[in-house]
Amino acid sequence: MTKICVIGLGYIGLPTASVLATHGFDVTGIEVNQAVIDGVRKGKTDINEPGLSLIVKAAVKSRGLRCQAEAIEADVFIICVPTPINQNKAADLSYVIRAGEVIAPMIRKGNLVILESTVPPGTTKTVLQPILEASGLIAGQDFYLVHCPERVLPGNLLNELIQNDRIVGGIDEASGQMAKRIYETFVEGNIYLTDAATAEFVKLMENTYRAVNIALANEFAMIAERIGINVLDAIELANKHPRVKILRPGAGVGGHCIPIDPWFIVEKAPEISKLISTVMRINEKMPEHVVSLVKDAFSEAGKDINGSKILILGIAYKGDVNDARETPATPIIKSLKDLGAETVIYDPLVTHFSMKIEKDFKKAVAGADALVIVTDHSEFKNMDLATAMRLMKEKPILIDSRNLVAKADGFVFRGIGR
Ligand code: SAJ
Repeated sequence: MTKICVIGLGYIGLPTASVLATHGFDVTGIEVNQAVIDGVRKGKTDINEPGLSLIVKAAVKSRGLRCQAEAIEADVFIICVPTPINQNKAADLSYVIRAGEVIAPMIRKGNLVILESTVPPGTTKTVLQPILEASGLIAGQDFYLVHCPERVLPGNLLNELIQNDRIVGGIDEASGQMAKRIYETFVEGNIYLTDAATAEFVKLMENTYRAVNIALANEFAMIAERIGINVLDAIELANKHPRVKILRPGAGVGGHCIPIDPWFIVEKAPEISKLISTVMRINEKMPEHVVSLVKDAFSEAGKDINGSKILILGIAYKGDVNDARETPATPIIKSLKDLGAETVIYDPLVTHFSMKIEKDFKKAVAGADALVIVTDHSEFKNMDLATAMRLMKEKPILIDSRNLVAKADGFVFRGIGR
């Protein structure tokens, strides 16, 4: 039976390891966080993803998936570690480097190493390959090496893991073919072979394309506010054109991909990535814009932000996930606190955050001056605004940065692009 060692059991590693384990592979997950190891050993995960708990449980129960801190010898190594950015907006490859160092002593002739983490173009060959070759074995001669970027959408992760096409970038043709054989055991989409640097660039282009389109929607929203047009109506009508698909404006971009990955392109060619860096700044400034809507509404209501109570509805980086990484709520909360407001957070899904999360909506809303919707959780679409209003102070304010609320009678209201 083919032995696979997955390095990093996070949002990508755990689902990938579990799917491989339920497709006949003997999988060992390597994880630095002891709490994750303990959880997975019991078949449990904190990641709120449809179907994930079930498949983790099945993988562990069938003994196809084990979990431990130390790497082991295997036929295939799959690296699924984070690649954040540092203060200079450059890729922090320390986790990839560490993963390579952990694998190097374990590597044997004929093994395959797959890097799934998102990285700047060139990383597989110029950073990972030399670390692996410290083993004394030569890539392309003694072992196979590819970059196969993950492309799954949080919220629909397991479906996309199976159904999406995959891009396999080998350091040579044989490496690509070897990796293809692994992925085609569970992927129902097409598998395309290319070289490693192209695969790295393709992944970054995908998330940059998304960032550009979100920034465009955000810019349209701010222009619409200035000229007195409802951007939602305008977007709906523009999208009736067969080749136009404008996205939704919002409080900004969060998560571990869209606010980060496009900077990996800028890092490689800063003087010719002007569009991309501008787009990133537009998205980064959206929380500031939300705060300006709050100020505007307080002024219309004749209330002072200083000393007020503001309820933040949602800190997840997007709707219906429990992940608050890089959430636009963080800069919004900071600015409101700087203005003297007491901020209270309500989020039905997120459990881990740097600030206290209130889980009882009525308790959270009691005595609030303003509600600020930051996340498009489904729960907020059907919010009982009449009850909220009864529990709030006089002249209640509602800021809807995700355009969830169609009517807000009785509130001093501001919505992005409205
Ligand atoms: N957002 C908007 N308006 C929109 C769509 C999204 O403001 O119309 C915001 C969301 O609220 C969120 C951020 O953008 O804060 C990112 O959300 P997302 O759903 O666009 O993307 P992610 O970060 O959850 O997942 C992306 C996906 N990439 C693409 O769709 C090109 C996913 O397929 C990738 O696998 C993932 O990044 C990744 O891991 O790279």
